[in-house]
Amino acid sequence: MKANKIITGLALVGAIAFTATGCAGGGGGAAGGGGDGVITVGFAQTGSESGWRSANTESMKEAFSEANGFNLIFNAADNKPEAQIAAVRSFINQGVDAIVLAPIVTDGWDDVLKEAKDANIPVILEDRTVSASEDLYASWIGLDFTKEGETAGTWVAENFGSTPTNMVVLEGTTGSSAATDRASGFDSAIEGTDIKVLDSQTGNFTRAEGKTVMEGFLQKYGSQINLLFAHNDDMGLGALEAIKAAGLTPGTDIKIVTIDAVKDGMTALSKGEFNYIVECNPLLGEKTAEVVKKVVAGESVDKSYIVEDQAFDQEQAKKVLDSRPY
Ligand code: GZL
Repeated sequence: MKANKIITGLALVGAIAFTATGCAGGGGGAAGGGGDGVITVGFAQTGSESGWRSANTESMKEAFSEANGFNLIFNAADNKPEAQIAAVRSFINQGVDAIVLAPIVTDGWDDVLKEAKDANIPVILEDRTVSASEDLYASWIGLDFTKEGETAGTWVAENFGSTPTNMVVLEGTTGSSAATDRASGFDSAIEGTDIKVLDSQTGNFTRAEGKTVMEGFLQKYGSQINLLFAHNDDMGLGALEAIKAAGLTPGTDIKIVTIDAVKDGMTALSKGEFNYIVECNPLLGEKTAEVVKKVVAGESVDKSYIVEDQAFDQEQAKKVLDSRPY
């Protein structure tokens, strides 16, 4: 989606700049939600697969509080797409005023989103995106994953691209827009460099799977590996354990680049175990709640609000670590 203006909004912690695009009609829902003005929202979260997800859930629960005029029905789908679709269908059957969805994967949403539309229940996406038609959701609040991948790839190309460098990749959840778009952004940035991909497998955004897959890479390629690109901090942190267990020094023997910038990742970066992190801000609750209120009230909202990200090297991480909001 092309951005057509930048909105800078002050969030509860720090300033978060938003890029807004397009203009969508209001959700056409009952003004102000239920008769008592309380807005009942069904929130279908992916699960609790990573530190990023925990911070995102906390941000959403804080924003969709009773004090803010909401009755929140929360469901975490344990990273299972079919369970998440069932959760959305359950929200429709409960007759909620609005549904917020953080879709695990991009495809497979057309039918249940059509059911929500037919039930006149607006759906607002947060975090990842879906391939379903844009008229099946009112708005999306998220991040530019392609740009995150490009930023990581550009740093790798600038620092390692001019000498033969063997890289392994820990991919995010297969079929998720975060993994797909980060990979395409990263790959475009390293095109034409001397970076060679030895292997690339999903670690499903979790520490445990990141560790297991990295153990396999080390068994297969050993000291040939010069560089690891992990689609999120948690898989990189799992890989750290495998690298240390193999008697290698992370950040030195194997350089590590990740995406998210959660506290544990920034701690590893400040200690020299990671080399570069691109931020992916999880604090989307306040903006999402603001958009839900407008949609339920029948006001027009933009089709997308994209949070601006930043990136950190080891020196920058040392400076900001103590002030990080998540
Ligand atoms: C990104 C988000 C990804 C994070 C992971 O917005 O969807 O999912 O990068 C999380 O840590 O599991």
